[in-house]
Amino acid sequence: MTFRRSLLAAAVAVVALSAGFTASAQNVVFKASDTHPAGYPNVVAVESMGKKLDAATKGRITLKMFPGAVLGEEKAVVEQVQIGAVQIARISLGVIGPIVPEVDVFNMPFVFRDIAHMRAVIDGPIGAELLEKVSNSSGRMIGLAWMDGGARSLYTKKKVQTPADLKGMKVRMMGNPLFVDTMNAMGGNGISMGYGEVFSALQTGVIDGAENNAPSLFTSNHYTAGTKYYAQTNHLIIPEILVMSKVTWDKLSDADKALVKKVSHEAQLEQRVLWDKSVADYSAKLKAAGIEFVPVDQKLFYEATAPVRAKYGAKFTDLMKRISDTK
Ligand code: GTR
Repeated sequence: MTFRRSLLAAAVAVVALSAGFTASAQNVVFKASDTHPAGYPNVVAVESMGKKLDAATKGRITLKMFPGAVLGEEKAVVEQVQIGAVQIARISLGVIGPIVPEVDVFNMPFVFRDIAHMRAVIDGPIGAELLEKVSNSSGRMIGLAWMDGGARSLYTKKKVQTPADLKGMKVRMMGNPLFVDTMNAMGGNGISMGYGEVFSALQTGVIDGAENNAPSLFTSNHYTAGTKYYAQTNHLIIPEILVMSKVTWDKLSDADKALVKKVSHEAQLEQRVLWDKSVADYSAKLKAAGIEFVPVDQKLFYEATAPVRAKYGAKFTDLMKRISDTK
């Protein structure tokens, strides 16, 4: 009896202790994910956002960054965000398209004239509207801010200068049918594949090339897997997105939501400065490593991809006009 009673007392104490712990522990740690390694512009900008959250809330809200895809590839991370296992993720908008089709307007080939045009769009009303669309979709995540993913160009084992040169080449694209169609229209065979599989697929000859911006081409080491040529097609200018799990967002007070939004927007602007520097640095490193930057007539690739814009852009006619009218 006594033994039982003391057991009960101990159990009550544990419950009380843990209840007390939960009640007093208002501290929140946001687990953040990025596929890129430590030091990459997006990673640095999100870490600095975490420091601001920490300072503004006196340690009540902190952020722990998990870079280098340690929490998984982007598709898997999105799923974790949706269930609230990961609170913040910086991901390519490419993988959001299949979940929130409205964002595919930004995922279309040559929808932006250049980087400056893309920035003007994401900084303006259209950028704000698309973040809202993500937040109000059934995707169970909140669009916090945009980041710069530069322009994507083709890196291949054989030199490519025209769409005809891509004939018979298998080129890795991100997981979104729109991108496979884009590569097929550009003259090659688009193969959908996760970022983490590209290196060995290049090495084993499963693919003949892929496409990305210079910082990703360098930090992924793909340039060491036989792709000597970097054709400057700039066919996709895809903004990247910073999202928060809706599960997490719904638990925040209005003041905390406003704070998260504010520091996210600051991260958008900070990343951009770091980004420009990293494009210059990594392009120089790629050139020093013997990668040939091949100039191409972009118009040929623009024209080749017209059917993709016609197919996917049909439901975005007004939006595409507003994008093209943005100065
Ligand atoms: C990078 C982008 C990543 C990832 C990767 C890919 O440019 O920053 O988010 O999407 O491309 O090709 O999968």
